[in-house]
Amino acid sequence: MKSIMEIAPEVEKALNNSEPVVALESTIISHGMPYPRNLETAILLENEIRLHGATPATIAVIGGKIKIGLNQKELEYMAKAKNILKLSRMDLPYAVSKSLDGATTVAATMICAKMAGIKVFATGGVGGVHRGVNETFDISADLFELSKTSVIVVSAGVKSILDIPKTLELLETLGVTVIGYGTYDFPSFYSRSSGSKLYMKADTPEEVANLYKIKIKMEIKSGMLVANPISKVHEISNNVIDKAIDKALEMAKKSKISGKAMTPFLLSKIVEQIPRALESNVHLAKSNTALAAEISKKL
Ligand code: PSU
Ligand code: MN
Repeated sequence: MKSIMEIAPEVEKALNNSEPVVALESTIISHGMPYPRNLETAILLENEIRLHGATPATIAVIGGKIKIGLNQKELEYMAKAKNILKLSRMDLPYAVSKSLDGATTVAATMICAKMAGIKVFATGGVGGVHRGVNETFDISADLFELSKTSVIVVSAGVKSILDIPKTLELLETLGVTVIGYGTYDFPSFYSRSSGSKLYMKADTPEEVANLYKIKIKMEIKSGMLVANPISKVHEISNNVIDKAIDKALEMAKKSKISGKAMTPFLLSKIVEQIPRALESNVHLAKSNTALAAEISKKL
C-alpha cells in the first residue's frame, strides 16, 4: 500500500492511537468552488474538525500518490492548479498508474478513506440521479459507492440540480441507510427540505455511531448517508434556488455540457446568479464537518 498511498504524519498518529479522524474530499476544492474561496473553505473545514477534537484528513491524488491528509502547500496546489482530474471509482487507479493529479469525488474519497481506515467523511452534497436521466443515463457513481463501501458520509442532502425523488429511490434499491439528522425531511442542500420524506432519523451523534456499529456487526457492508439540513440562518428557499437551477440547466444544454463536466458547470452557474449561495455552501459544509467530528468521537 505504501507505494501508492501516503498518510500525513498527523493522521497516521491519530489512526494508530484509535483517535477520531474525519475525511474530507478535494473535488469541492478543485471543481466545486472558485479560488480563493475554495482554499479558505478547505482550511476552515479542517480547523472546524480540530476544534471538535478530531483530526482532519483531506484526500487527493497528487503525482499519482493517494494522499490521506494534505499540508498547506498541497491544499493550495489543489485550489489553484488547472488540469486536476475529477476522480471517481473508475479512474482513481488510472490516475495513480499514470502519476497524475486528481481531486477525489465522494465516491473516490470513500474508497481512499476506507483504505486508510477512516470511518467518517464530511462533504457538502453528494452526487445523484440527474434530471433528464431517461435520456442521458447520468447517474453519479457516488450512489453505487454508498452501496458498497462502509463509510459514514455526512452531507446536506443533494442539490436540486438532481432529481431528488429518483435519487432517493435508487439509494433505497441499493440498500443505502439514508438517515435524517434531526429531521424526516430530506434536505436539498441550500434548503432544509426537499419535499421528499425520510423515515429514518437520528438526533445525536451517538445514535449515528450506534447504527453504524450495528451495521458492521451484521456485516452489512454498504455506506451510510447522514442528511444534515443547513441551518435556518443560511437557508435559501427552494423557489429562489430552483429558478437559478433551471437557468443553469438551460445553459448546460446550450453549451452541450455532459458527463463529468455537468456537476461543476451547474454549481458555478448557480453561484454566478446567486452569489450568497457560496456563503451558504461554506456554512453547510462547516456544519457537516462539525457533526462528522462528533460522530467520529463516538466510534
Ligand atoms: N454536489 C455539490 N457539490 C460538489 C459535488 C456535488 O453540491 O462539489 C461534487 C462531489 O465531489 C460529488 C461530485 O462527489 O461532485 C459528483 O459528481 P458527478 O455528478 O459527476 O458524479
Ligand atoms: Mn455523471
